[in-house]
Amino acid sequence: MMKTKNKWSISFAILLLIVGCEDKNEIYQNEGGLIDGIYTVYAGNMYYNPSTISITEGDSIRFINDNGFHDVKITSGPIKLFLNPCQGGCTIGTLVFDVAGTYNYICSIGTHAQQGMTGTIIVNPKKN
Ligand SMILES: [Cu+2]
Repeated sequence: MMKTKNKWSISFAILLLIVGCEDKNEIYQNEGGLIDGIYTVYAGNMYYNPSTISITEGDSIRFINDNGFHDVKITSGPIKLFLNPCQGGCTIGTLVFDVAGTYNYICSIGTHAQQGMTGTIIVNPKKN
């Protein structure tokens, strides 16, 4: 009888531990994508969401900062673009992509990029 009770106690403790860890790691992130006809990427501690987005030549992407201090700096791709940082909640800015290709970008504040603030924009050629 005592043994069973202990087993339950341990199971319960493990369950609490798992739930506790999940809560700690869970960061609420707004889902980006095509919102009201505008491609939208949300930024926050320490994410861009979605981190990879596919658009077509001529499309724009607006970057909205949910929280923290973040910028957008394209580090590789056909054109190097940059948006100045702002303190969330704020709109970091909007970039227009007129040249097809793959653009990789980071948040250049502190060690944010190393902590996961990186993203990719795939700009597909316009179909004629
Ligand atoms: Cu940042």
